[in-house]
Amino acid sequence: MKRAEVCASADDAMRFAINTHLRLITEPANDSWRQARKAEITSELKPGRNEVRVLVENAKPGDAGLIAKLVITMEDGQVIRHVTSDAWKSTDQPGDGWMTRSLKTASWPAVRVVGEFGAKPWGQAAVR
Ligand SMILES: [Ca+2]
Repeated sequence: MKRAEVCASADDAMRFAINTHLRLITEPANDSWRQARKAEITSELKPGRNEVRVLVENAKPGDAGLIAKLVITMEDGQVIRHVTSDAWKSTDQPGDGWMTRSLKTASWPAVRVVGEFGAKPWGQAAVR
């Protein structure tokens, strides 16, 4: 692998971890979801299975969501993209150690997909 990065935005705030490394943090103030965040995760990825865990907080009643894209460029130039989809699972009981403890996700429901990037009510967040 040559390079890997993540780009993500959460309504209203997130803690985004790759293999127990916290790589993106946003706070709920001032509609921070309007600015998607980007981070390099090359050194956090490993061959084989990798774990992406995101703690998302909806700071007030209303819309909530997460959108993310992982882009992995291999040494031969091949590009692999993973985006948030109904293949992702969720729980409303993250509990202590959500980032590091062993999780049994088999019974967790799939996330609900609201739409493609740009869907209402968010529109297209700018990348920072
Ligand atoms: Ca919200």
